[in-house]
Amino acid sequence: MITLIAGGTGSVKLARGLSKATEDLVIVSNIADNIWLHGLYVCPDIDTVVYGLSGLLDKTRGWGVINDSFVFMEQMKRLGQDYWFRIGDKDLALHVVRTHFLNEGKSLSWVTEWIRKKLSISTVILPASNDHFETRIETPVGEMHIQEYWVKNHAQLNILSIRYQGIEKAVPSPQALHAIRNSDMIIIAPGNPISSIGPITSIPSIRKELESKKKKVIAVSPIIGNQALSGPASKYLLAMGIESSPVGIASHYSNIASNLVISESDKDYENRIQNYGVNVYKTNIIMENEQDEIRLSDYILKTFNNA
Ligand code: FO1
Repeated sequence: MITLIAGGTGSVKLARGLSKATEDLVIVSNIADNIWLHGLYVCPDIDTVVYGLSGLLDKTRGWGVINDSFVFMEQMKRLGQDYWFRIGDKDLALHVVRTHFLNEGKSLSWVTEWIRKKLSISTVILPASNDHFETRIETPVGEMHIQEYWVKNHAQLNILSIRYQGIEKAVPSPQALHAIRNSDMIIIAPGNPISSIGPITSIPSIRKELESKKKKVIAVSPIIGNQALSGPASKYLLAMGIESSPVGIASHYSNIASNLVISESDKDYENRIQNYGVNVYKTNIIMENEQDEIRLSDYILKTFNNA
């Protein structure tokens, strides 16, 4: 079994490539960007993987359904409701169905598995936890949900601190913990280390598991030079006092991953990364199309299957 720890738009490209390259893959998805809106439970990171693997993802936006319309949102605006988080009409159906099942007492894992089967996705997708906990960002104007920070305020406010509210009481979903425990290879996707990967790897029993098998854990850097491949990763890393570079990624992951895949152009960082006890692998980590996704996936599988 191979586990991909994933979350957000930065992870879905590798999820797609790996799912084509191997049938042994399971994906453990972030849930700390989940949010209740208009009485619906929205799970953006799970849905990005669901849409990515079913061919429904709007690849330009990196979220939501391709060719979706926003009539529901326009009507909500007319009714004086919040409309900063744009739920597409087709996307809406997924949130309605999921919320219906959750209200019936089903777990998020159960619902995600139901959705996977309905959309004929072969790769198993596991929420990191069935419990709700959320990433909160403290700013000079107050603390807010990560979606409020990123989408409503366009990541413009200064960050004073970031925390995962409720994680202390959260337990991993049994399937996610089982996958990590029984995998021969665990890949940390090039997602945002703080908002996408951190909420998964900070669940105490998942962290303990990763620490004990860190030789089998391979992280792919979400940073080239000092720039994030996508999204606000640099801003969040710097806010947490972590260098925005592959060296910062190595220091941040060194307790849970012995291997880091970086861009060939970052070879000058190699010695500093190795000082953290992390092995360095250099390749082209940019994924601009399907070919790139398969190329990087094959590289990882070949390199570490033979390790
Ligand atoms: N991102 C935006 O920048 N603006 C939006 O209006 C927005 C709506 C949205 C709806 C459903 C969904 O699954 C994702 C959505 N996202 C939107 C993306 C989301 O904020 C982020 O990609 C993830 O939360 C990052 O982990």
